[in-house]
Amino acid sequence: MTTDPMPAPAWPARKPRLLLVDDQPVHLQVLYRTLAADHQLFMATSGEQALRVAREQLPDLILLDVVMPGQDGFAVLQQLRADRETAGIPVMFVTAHSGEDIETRCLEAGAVDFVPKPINPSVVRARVRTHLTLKFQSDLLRSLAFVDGLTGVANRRQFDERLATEWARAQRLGSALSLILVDVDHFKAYNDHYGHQAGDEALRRVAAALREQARRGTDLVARYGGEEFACLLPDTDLADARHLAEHMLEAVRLLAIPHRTGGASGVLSASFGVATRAGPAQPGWQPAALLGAADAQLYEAKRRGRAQVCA
Ligand code: GH3
Ligand code: MG
Ligand code: MG
Ligand code: MG
Repeated sequence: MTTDPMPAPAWPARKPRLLLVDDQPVHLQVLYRTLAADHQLFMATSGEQALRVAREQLPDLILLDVVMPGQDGFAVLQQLRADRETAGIPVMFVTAHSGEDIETRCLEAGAVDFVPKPINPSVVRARVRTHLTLKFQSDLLRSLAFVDGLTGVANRRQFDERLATEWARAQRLGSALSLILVDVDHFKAYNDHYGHQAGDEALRRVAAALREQARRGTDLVARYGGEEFACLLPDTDLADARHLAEHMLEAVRLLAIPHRTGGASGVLSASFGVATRAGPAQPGWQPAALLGAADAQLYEAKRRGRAQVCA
């Protein structure tokens, strides 16, 4: 008798989510029976449907048939990789066409594994488990590297990377790129009066309120420093960014976090500086120019009495 190995520490509490793709229902049924007990399953019977479900559900692992009418497995894999949201989802090919050639082609296309049909259920379960473990471990490493531990928003490293790529994209396309810098007002006094733990909790709530407002998939809210946040807004002009910053100002005020030593309103507030890069590329322009411009506006918001937006 074999005992199930302990799940790796990176495993989530929920059931792993798998997408099973095969144009033949009978094959899907076999996979379903093999994996239903321990996984949440989604199914698709064409490449087109698989791409749709993958984007909607963002499964942890995809078991993908190679030969299908319309978009075959290779085409599906290529499109998954081209989309930032689905690029990191591991894909295992499952196919009746065995042989070294097809196996090599599958792995070279970027699949993590290859399983021949008809499938051996216990082999499939074991391999699925291995690839899920690797996936969850790499998710954990990514989150340790790119997510702020206190607030759960992006950390400075992720912000710097995204700023560089979005800046390059905006320069290339001549599109707008906006930045909002946020600094919590009188936060030293908040800590002094309410304690550091209450300060941490306030930062968590402020971060959540900012993220709640920046809803587009391409928006990024990051912790930029101690009590400072940065919101990067691709394809957003100055008027829209200013408007969003006004909503963020209001959202922080509506948290109604008492702050008796921080200004007239009696609640915690923040100041906002907004800047935008727009128009054709200017040679020699660097992301630092955008940061500098937003910082100057933030300074102005502080100078004018805090709890406001300057753009
Ligand atoms: P201003 O309105 O001019 O921004 O004043 P301020 O007091 O917010 O600015 P200052 O830069 O003097 O103080 C920032 C404070 O933020 C000091 C620091 O103790 C606090 N802080 C920074 N990071 C953290 C954190 O992770 N947790 C807590 N609780 N406090 C933090
Ligand atoms: Mg098929
Ligand atoms: Mg500060
Ligand atoms: Mg401050």
